[in-house]
Amino acid sequence: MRRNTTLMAVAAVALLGAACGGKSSPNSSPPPPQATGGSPSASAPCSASGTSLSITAKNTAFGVNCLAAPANQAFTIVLDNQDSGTQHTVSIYTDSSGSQALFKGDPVTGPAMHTYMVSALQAGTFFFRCDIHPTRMFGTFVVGP
Ligand SMILES: [Cu+2]
Repeated sequence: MRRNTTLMAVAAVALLGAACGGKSSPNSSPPPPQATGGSPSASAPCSASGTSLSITAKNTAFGVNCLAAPANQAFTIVLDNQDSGTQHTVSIYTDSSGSQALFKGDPVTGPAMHTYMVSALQAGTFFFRCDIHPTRMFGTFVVGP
């Protein structure tokens, strides 16, 4: 009996050690985009061409990592969700923290196309993501000039 409890204690310690050690390694997945830095004019990764935007979602990934819209004009985003039975959204946030939404898109279950109507935004470099898969589907959202 005493021997058993000792063994269990050892096993518990070993499990704890394994849990702690294993936690740091698989964390090497996608780093957040470098949307920080206070100079949006420096080098925008994409620029606006009209008020009709479109993006595909396939295999839980967006087809582009940058979207752009003109400043101070309402625009549309067509989401082409090609993932059968999977929900995706397009939402726009002030930055990659996702704490302040400029636009929240409703979930769309694929396969389906959905057109989001987005109100005019001021110029700036923002962030978009799928709210269902925020760590796998995101990118830079450029507005303006
Ligand atoms: Cu998604």
